[in-house]
Amino acid sequence: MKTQYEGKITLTEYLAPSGELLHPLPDTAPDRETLLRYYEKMVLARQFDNKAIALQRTGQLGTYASLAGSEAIDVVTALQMTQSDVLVPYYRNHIMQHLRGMDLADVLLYWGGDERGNSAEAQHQDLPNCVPIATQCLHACGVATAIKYREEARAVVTVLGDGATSKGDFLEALNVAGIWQLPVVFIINNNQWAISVPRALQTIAPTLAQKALGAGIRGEQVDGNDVFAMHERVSQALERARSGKGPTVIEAVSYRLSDHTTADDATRYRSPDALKTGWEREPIKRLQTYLHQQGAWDAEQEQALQNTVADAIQQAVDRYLATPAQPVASMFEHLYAEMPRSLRQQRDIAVAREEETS
Ligand SMILES: Cc1ncc(C[n+]2csc(CCOP(=O)(O)OP(=O)(O)O)c2C)c(N)n1
Ligand SMILES: [Mg+2]
Repeated sequence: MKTQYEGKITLTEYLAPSGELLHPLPDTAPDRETLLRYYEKMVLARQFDNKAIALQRTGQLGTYASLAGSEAIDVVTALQMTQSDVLVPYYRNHIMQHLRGMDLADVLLYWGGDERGNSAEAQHQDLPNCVPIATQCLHACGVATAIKYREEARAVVTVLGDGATSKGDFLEALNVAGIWQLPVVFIINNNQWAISVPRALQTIAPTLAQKALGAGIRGEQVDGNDVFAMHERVSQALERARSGKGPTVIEAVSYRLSDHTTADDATRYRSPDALKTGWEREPIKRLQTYLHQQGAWDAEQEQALQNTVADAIQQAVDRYLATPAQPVASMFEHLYAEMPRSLRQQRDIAVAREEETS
């Protein structure tokens, strides 16, 4: 018997949860300025997240999907992308959208139930938020096909959850990305949960990254709480995509520090111990400890940053809250060239109610 194929999945990690380096950094490691930028934006992500949850709890925002735990994945990936690359996001990538140009007020507008936030001009060629699980992977392949056809040196990045890797859409996307050698980078945000379904019940495969191997494409694991590991692996995957070397799957191993969304209560299915371990491994504290040990960060700088970020977020919140609501009839627009009679009736009833209550 001959061995026809043997697969291997590597895990890249540099920074331990304690903030110590596990092994020496490569020459390509981010410099101090880049690290501080990562840190600043991760703090922004965390504060934004807390604010959005507070807005939802006080009736000023709709259901919101927290990004807590994925700050390193999202910030490093977004800051490694160039403006001409394309982001095909899912519903936790608020800070990626912002780092690529979207006003946080528009992000809030969308989560406040106003579709205008989802069509912000500052999104440029990035795709809008995608809620149907894993479908964004196929959209990403569509965009990547256009880029390849035009022979442009651009990468497409799409992000999906661990649960999404069980969907046919993901597997179909991998297959076409492989056979057409598309310039796409799939980032799996493995936060260990798909609502209440734990990673262990999702698949018997020891890694999610190995699903790439079946499609003949490169797959690897990265510590998703480690900015050094994310920086190295994402920049290589982007470069491969831009230079015509094909797709990559990066399984960024992390932990969901929040409920699934504000409509969920994870205390009903998750042990406090598991969450505690998640917090011990979280990405922001880890980088802060490292920077502090390097003499690159102190308590005064921390306070100044927290204040600046809080002001910026409050200004975005003010802009969001000051945005006049759309008339109720707007939710019936853009659906049909010619609206069916039943919808026209519903619209007329809604408009009449709006007039009664205003
Ligand atoms: C096609 C489809 N089926 C079901 C849902 C309901 N749903 C919303 S989030 C979710 C779990 C997704 O888990 P995962 O892919 O791990 O992403 P995470 O939310 O953990 O980031 C499900 C099943 C959906 N949005 N779309
Ligand atoms: Mg998940």
